[in-house]
Amino acid sequence: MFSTVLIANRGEIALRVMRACKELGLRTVAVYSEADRRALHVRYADEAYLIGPPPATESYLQIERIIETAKRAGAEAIHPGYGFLAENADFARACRDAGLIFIGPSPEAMARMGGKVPARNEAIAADVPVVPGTTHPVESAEEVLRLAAEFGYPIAIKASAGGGGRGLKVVNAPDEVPAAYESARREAAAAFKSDEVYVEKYILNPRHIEIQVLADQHGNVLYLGERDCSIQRRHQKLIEESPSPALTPELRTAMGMAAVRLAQRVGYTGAGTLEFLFEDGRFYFLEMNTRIQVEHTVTEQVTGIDLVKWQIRVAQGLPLPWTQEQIELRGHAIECRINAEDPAHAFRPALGTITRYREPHGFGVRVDSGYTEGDTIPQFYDSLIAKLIVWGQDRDEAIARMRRALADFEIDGVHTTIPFHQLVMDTPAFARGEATIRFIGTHVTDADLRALERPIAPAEGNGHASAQVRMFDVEVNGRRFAVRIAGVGLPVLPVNGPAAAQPRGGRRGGSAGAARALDNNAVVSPIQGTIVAIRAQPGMPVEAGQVLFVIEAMKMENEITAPRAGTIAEVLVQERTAVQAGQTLATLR
Ligand code: MV4
Repeated sequence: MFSTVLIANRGEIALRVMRACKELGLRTVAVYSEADRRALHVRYADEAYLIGPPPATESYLQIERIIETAKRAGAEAIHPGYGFLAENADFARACRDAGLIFIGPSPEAMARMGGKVPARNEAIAADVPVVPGTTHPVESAEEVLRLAAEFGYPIAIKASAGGGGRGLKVVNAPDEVPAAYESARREAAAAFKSDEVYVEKYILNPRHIEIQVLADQHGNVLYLGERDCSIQRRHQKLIEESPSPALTPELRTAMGMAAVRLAQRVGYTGAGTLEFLFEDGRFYFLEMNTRIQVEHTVTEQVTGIDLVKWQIRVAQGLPLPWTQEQIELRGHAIECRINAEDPAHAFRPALGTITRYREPHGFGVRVDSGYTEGDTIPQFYDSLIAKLIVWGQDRDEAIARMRRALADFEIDGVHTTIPFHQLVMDTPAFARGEATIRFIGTHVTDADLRALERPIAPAEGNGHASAQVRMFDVEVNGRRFAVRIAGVGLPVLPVNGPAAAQPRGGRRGGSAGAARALDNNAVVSPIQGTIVAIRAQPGMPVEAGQVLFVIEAMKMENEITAPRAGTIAEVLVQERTAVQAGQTLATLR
């Protein structure tokens, strides 16, 4: 048993965990970085400790500091949220060695399911279907050709150490194999320090369906239905729902039992998620997430089970009080991730201050938020502002309720994904429950996304912005209208300035953005962030559009390109330099 929990995370999930702790009568301890001094999770905790400059709560270097802080605050347990400390077996072990309870699976179970290839082998051993493919590294292009002939094209060459969508090459025909094999190995070596690759049949147009499991320390493992997370962009999920519109009760049971077999085999405890691809009535295990996930909320809404509370209770040694037969799924839940991103411009990060923030309310509406009015979104963390979750008696009611709640959600000062979600809710293929992982790109086109361009309301007291957009309440014949007036004759600028960087490959890819400035010789950063790579040196000739810098903001890498052809005169920043929007990074001649 323990009575004080340190929450080693920030934002909405830190608040989510603290609410569960409070309901269980547990004292809560927050840790925070200098960027989060005013943050909601810091104010909500019983005690809070500054642990350093940002990112702090997201840094491997902070493991010692977090454990020291737990000791100092008298915490006996640590909940990692869904931060990357959550899937770090070393952190779980360090907690154990310090006499602290890590609220999550054992480091041993985590390690067994941590790698993609080991997890695939555990699945095969547990009689859980995986995509046809190899379980050993492939050694030559000839071997890839032999395997492809066996499985049929297209095939995927995957980096053994890859994950989150990195290190996957699709090959459509034999003549593409040699080049793809070499390139997959090179990319794997560069990204993961291991050039080991393996081969799978490529599933062309699947859904992403995952099974939630919950296990106690007494050998009980339950599955709590599934989540359909097919609506994603470049491996960032945007909308999740439960149940999946694609599953029959028979398939749900088969997937759930498969998930339980695998969790049981590796001695899993706590909450975990098994990811599957699903196509044509067949499912294939991909990998396991050994943590609570962002989208756990939709499972909570349809099962009525507070997953975070049960993570804590099983960590205290309590047994799960249900049999599988007692788990009932009721109604339908949908979650929309409200991110500080501009969907009209390749979902680029939208840094800034939230000048107005009003959440939707009412029956079947839940908002798990990490921010409030007046907060500035820091560049160091992900772009999630809030999760909007609705429940309905059936899927149609849930969609109608989501439409209403999205319209009721008022966020000004930064661009958000709300217009994107409204577009999806109005897309017939989504209403019919037909979304696959290709939904964005087929049913929602680039042109549809560009049409979501809109002005954002200005920051209060920001003379520059308020010269362009003003809000008025107007009564016409006694009827009130909220009117947004864009400055006459002035262009309505997006909040990030005239040309923000575009996300690039990696966690989120995209076409490159040119760095434009009034000064024709300056290469200017369109966003605030940290320079992570420099591809320019003095004297180097460059083409217009050539990538010169890579800048990281909100956990996304963005490319900064040359605004014109020329020669680099000076490079004014170094790697790891933090830069402001509008700052000159290099000069051209
Ligand atoms: C696949 C696949 C199709 N066939 N493997 C991408 C992320 C990584 N976790 C696995 N991924 C995929 N593996 C085979 N054999 C398609 C994907 C994939 C994907 C999977 C889940 C959710 C979104 C996705 C988007 C693109 C590709």
